[in-house]
Amino acid sequence: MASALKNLSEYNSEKLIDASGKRFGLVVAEWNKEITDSLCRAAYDTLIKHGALPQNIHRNTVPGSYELPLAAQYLASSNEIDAVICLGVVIKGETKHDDYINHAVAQGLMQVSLRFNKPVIFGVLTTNTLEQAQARSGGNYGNKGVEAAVAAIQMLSFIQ
Ligand code: RBF
Repeated sequence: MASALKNLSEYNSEKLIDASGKRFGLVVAEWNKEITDSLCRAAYDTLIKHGALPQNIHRNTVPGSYELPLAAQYLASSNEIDAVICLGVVIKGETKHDDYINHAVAQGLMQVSLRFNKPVIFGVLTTNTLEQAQARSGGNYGNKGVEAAVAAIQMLSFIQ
């Protein structure tokens, strides 16, 4: 398992540009809220750590991960936003809902990113269990919110 080898909070901070001039949209799904709150905190703190100004980080919520692409599209279409970070947690259940949601979100976010030529980050945990999600939102495998924020800064550096 790839993620078993990777701590999502570990990265080389020397390689990141200063994000002080950049404007970020954060979109957070409310399903599994305890976990998405933790992803959001970690993403926010990471952006701040790398220079982003609080007034340049725009936090928004959506009901569930399925709604992330539309919210991302609104934000990405704005001249006031340089990168969008989408955070959610989809946990496998008795039905195939997770498959449908995950594919739709991944495709949707990619489309928005390519349409607006901006980083739109897939910060969605797609796990089999709640425990796996906890391990990746501040547990043994770090926090995907950190990874998502770092990915956004890296892509802004590429574009710059
Ligand atoms: N949204 C999530 O973000 N994570 C989930 O694990 C999740 N599970 C769902 C399971 C079912 C059976 C359904 C119907 C919806 C689920 N949703 C989940 C909500 C979904 O992303 C969306 O908000 C709603 O379907 C409304 O469009």
